[in-house]
Amino acid sequence: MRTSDEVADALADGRPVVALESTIISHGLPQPRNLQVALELEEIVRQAGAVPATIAVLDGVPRIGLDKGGLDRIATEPGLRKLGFRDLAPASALGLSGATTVSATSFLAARAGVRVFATGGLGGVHRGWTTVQDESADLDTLSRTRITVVCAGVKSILDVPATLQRLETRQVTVVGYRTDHFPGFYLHTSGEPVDWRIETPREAAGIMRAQDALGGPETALIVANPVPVTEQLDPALHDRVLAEALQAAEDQGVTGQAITPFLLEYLVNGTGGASLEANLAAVRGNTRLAAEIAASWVQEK
Ligand code: PSU
Ligand code: MN
Repeated sequence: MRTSDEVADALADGRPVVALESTIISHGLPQPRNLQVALELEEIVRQAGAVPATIAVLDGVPRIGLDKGGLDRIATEPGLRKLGFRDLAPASALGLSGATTVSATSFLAARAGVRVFATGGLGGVHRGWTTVQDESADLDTLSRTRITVVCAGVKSILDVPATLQRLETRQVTVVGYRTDHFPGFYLHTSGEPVDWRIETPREAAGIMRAQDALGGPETALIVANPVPVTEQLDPALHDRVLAEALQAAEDQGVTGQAITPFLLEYLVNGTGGASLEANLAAVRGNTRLAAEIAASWVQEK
């Protein structure tokens, strides 16, 4: 594992650092917009006074903090792999490159000493789980990794109530940021309630300290931050195109690691790009909030 000088210095000085994942760049967003977004997210973190640490594996080496060349590779390299936690060892051993999902990014960030991580929407339990047991490895990693993930809930392509049940069983703490409802990724709300609500980054940092003080299992904190209503995808359009996307995935037999990128891309095309804008609005807001939480965390530690 290699931590960039900038990130290593910030960690050594106790300055705020925010981890960013790379799968959203390589597999979650269309080219060439994805490279712009990768750069923009890093800039949002810097504007908020923190240091960005985009995480990926390059030529077998897990990297914490990428330079422009690294971001460029993640955004444009053809056939780049999608790496969950379980894929890290083979990728390292075989010298391969890949983008890291929430599960691999959380693991690597925590190992590097980065406590706060921003993404779009988490993976979770896929619809139809009674026949195909597709549950994202994100949930398992978050049940045993001490990291704070700021996200707009879980992707709305999933079975959201089932995912929330699994998070409860796995003892992952979930708080709504200025909301009583679990966000719906492209949508302001999923319609599901959330048990805890916080109003400030300082309260998030306080929960993180309390997690450490309790000394229980190393679980994550999910800070669920909704996309503003003014920037959400039209709910009726969302429901209609998502139904088509799920049908298309079934007709084409898309499964496994390919299903999430397939559905996201279908939504982008089927909504004339509107889902992309909502996704980006969510990720930008999460990145800003993550930087504020990271700042609060290092101040009061
Ligand atoms: N958030 C986004 N877009 C994405 C993802 C998250 O806004 O593409 C990625 C994350 O890397 C997450 C992954 O870990 O989707 C989930 O994939 P799977 O369902 O195969 O575990
Ligand atoms: Mn899966």
